[in-house]
Amino acid sequence: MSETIFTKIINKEIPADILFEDDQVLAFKDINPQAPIHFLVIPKKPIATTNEIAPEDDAVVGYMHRVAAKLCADLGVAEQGFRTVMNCNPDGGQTVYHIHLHVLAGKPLGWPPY
Ligand code: D5M
Repeated sequence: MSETIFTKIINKEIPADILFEDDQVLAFKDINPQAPIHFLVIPKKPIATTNEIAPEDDAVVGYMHRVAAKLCADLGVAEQGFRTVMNCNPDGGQTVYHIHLHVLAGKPLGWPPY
């Protein structure tokens, strides 16, 4: 797949407000927040969309959710609640083709999301 802006963030070629990083994932604040708390959790492995998640990616995708929950706990919003969203392709609203878990919290979130 072609490189996205998230590869540049992983490689520290452009800045981001990083909340967590290890060898598998990176979490950073969304540049266009849609809630008082809005950050993204991405795998360091570039996977274009949910459709491209392979069996060998199952562990990291699960881990992305655990990192989301841990960061929400650290931010004090885990018990009140939060939302995780992974948009896929145009109708899903995806604009960056490197999978990312949106994590939104800090206010009651509406449903459905349109
Ligand atoms: O979400 C892509 C998200 O990525 C969108 O909420 C903005 C965010 N974004 C884009 N560029 C940056 C940088 N440079 N830093 C932080 N956040 C960024 P999608 O689900 O693909 O529409």
